[in-house]
Amino acid sequence: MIVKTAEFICSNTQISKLPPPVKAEYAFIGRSNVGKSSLINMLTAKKGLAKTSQTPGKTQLINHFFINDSWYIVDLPGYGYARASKTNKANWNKFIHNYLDKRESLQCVMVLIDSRLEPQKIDLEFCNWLGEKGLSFVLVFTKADKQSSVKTDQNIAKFKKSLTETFEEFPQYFVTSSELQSGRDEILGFIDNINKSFVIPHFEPRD
Ligand SMILES: Nc1nc2c(ncn2[C@@H]2O[C@H](COP(=O)(O)OP(=O)(O)O)[C@@H](O)[C@H]2O)c(=O)[nH]1
Ligand SMILES: [Mg+2]
Repeated sequence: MIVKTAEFICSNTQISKLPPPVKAEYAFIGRSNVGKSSLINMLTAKKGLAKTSQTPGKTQLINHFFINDSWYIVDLPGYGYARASKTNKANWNKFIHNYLDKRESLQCVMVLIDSRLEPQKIDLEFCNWLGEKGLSFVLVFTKADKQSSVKTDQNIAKFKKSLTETFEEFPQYFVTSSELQSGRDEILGFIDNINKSFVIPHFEPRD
């Protein structure tokens, strides 16, 4: 897929104000600082589209970016921000779970995992939650340029081992580096494929 246009549409704090669910939509999510904004900028080839390295854990916004006038990238707030209060974390859970669970046009959740790290409990728990809800997701291992490919593969293997304690099959995954622009064609190709069979879902009109 060639990305011709990528346009910021809106930031929302309320699920009820999201754009109508009539376009295929892909949600990007992961721990704060995992490289989500960098990845979105890399995929769209627009440097400042999603802002990188903002103070994490502050904003709880669902950002919609419209790609090629046909589908959405959705930038979700990062989870696992160490210094967030308990109330903030609980609010995050409610807000994001609500969006993920209810969004009719959501095609796939792109779960970003830092490829430098051993499996993190919070990532595994989030994947398990997605599995319980029957939501389709793929894993995107980020920052692969930061270590050798051997190390990256080892961490992926460990993640696989941990996840297959609860999942029968390991989900599809991508290895990326926003620095080196790697993994871009693979992710865009994956999205393009799903877009081809997208049909507008049934949804309750809002007033
Ligand atoms: N070397 C390297 N650094 C990255 C990569 N992706 C993100 N970063 C850096 O990691 C930090 C957090 O990235 P950001 O995209 O803001 O993460 P977010 O909080 O998940 O949106 C920034 O300093 C980025 O420059 C990558 O693929 N390679
Ligand atoms: Mg960010």
